[in-house]
Amino acid sequence: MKLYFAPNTCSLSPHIVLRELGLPFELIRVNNRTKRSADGKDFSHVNPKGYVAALMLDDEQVITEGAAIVQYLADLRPEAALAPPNGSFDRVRLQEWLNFITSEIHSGSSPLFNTRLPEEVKTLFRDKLRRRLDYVAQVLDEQTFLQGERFGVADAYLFTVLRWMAQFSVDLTDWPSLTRYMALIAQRKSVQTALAAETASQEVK
Ligand SMILES: N[C@@H](CCC(=O)N[C@@H](CS)C(=O)NCC(=O)O)C(=O)O
Repeated sequence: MKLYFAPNTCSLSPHIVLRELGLPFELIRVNNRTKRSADGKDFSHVNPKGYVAALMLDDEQVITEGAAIVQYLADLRPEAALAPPNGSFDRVRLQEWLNFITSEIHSGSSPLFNTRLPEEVKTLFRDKLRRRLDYVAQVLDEQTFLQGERFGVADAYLFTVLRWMAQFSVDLTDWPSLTRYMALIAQRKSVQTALAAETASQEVK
């Protein structure tokens, strides 16, 4: 398998999951500006939507959309229990979290990366994001991870998007449970190895 990624983006989530599961994979960096990838490809041919993450399977089928990729990966090693079994009600709860993270937090953050957006517009998006974080923090006041006491794929995704918050002046220390959650996940070997590998990867022109 090949994971097409760009450092500090949402592709960190499937990257963490691959390392949690101990699956063999090749990490291929993408230049999101030029759309060239480290294996010499035009990345737009790998993912015509033009964005990371993309997971290329050994038969060259490509899976895109982080929420789909992490579930596919977790199902390859069900014994690791990074996702509840397909068809279970807990799996529906997982999908509920993944959809919330992708639509409310990940997409909700996108306008804040936009340098051309006026500050007053950004304030509206920031306030909405803060309301979403209020909800997540409330849940994490009561439990260690999003689905209870066990780390799972939704946590890999939430950790990934919450790492961006400082860049848009959303200070996670305003929510003690989010601060605790981030510190706990940052200690995982999978996270540290993934971050180190991304930092060490060669930039693609
Ligand atoms: N809906 C996609 C969004 C992926 C996405 O936003 N990727 C960003 C990085 S976090 C990207 O590669 N953007 C570059 C671009 O759109 O050109 C998902 O959830 O996987």
